[in-house]
Amino acid sequence: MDEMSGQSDMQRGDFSHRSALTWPGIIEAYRQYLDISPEVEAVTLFEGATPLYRANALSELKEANVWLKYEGANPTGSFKDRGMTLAITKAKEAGSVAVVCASTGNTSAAAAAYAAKASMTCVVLIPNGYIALGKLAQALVYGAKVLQIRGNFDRALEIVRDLGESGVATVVNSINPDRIEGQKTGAFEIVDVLGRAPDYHFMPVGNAGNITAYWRGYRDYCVNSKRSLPLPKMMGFQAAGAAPIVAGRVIEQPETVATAIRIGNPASWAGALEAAESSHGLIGSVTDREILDAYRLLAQRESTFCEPASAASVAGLLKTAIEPGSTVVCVLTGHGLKDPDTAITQIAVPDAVDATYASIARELGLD
Ligand code: AN7
Repeated sequence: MDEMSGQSDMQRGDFSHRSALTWPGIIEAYRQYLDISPEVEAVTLFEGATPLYRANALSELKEANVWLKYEGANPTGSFKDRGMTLAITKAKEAGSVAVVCASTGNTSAAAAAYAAKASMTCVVLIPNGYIALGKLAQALVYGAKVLQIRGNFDRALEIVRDLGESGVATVVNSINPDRIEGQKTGAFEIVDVLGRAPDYHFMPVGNAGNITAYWRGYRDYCVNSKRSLPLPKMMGFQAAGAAPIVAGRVIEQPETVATAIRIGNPASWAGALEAAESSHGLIGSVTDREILDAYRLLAQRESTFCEPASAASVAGLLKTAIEPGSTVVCVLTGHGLKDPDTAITQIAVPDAVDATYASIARELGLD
């Protein structure tokens, strides 16, 4: 491994030669690995090809090669774009004119954006008061019909399932298999850059679609495609106040500062367990304090601003003993600017000072 260039000397994958300037989005890049017919035109915002870079401070702390996969660099600022391009492309192909989803925020932002691109109506159900400001702004400005419900995400998803069954709109939550199918391309990109899968793959777990998707992606790309590469241990982390998979039971009133993963009854529960068990990984939990410590460390030591839920992956890494010298990837699922409220309530905002040289000098201890 060449630490300076951050590239592996192992075999490059299919798309490592592509410049970011000509990247066609995940459907065109990986069509042969996706469940989509060759002639269908993609509804894309050129999602994917997100940065994967070595985290020097974390590598030193863990005596390992730690890499960050920054999904905040997607067009709507989260990993949800990978699944949404495929879900909306296939909904459009099937003649659907409206889509609906329940969301803790990022799914609604992505659904609203891709629906607008496909000229479809988009309805989103979100938990009143528990959605980060940036995500709410996105859904509204992209033109979705936004319904804030007096209830949490789990309740919103129940209603959306009923709406789907009544046939009024296509559901674009991860219970729609196209979402997980698209999201698995994150694993392809990691293998394309590293030349292989990491030893450990850390990620946050909420509704558990993404861990299900990454595990499928690694298996498809490393094993089923005949590359014969070893698979990673899948390490998923829930917030301690919203950790149904760890507790082994539904959590009726989930609570966490990481509103994206404030979910008490994950739709892909079985997929998460399967990923952890068959990869010899685990599903663990991290406290809000551990999440916020990792959130600040990422910003101040790795210059990486992610949202709180994303920092759960690194919080999980920090508390887990791993084999020294291992290659580790942590997925940072969403951009830090999604949730400005958490940023400024967790870190003291300074009072205003007089606009004089003297008062600035006093603040800086120069007088
Ligand atoms: C930043 O947007 O569930 O385990 O409705 O936004 O696949 O649910 C978001 C989830 C991690 C958890 N990080 O992924 C939604 C929603 C961020 C997220 C997760 C979410 P899953």
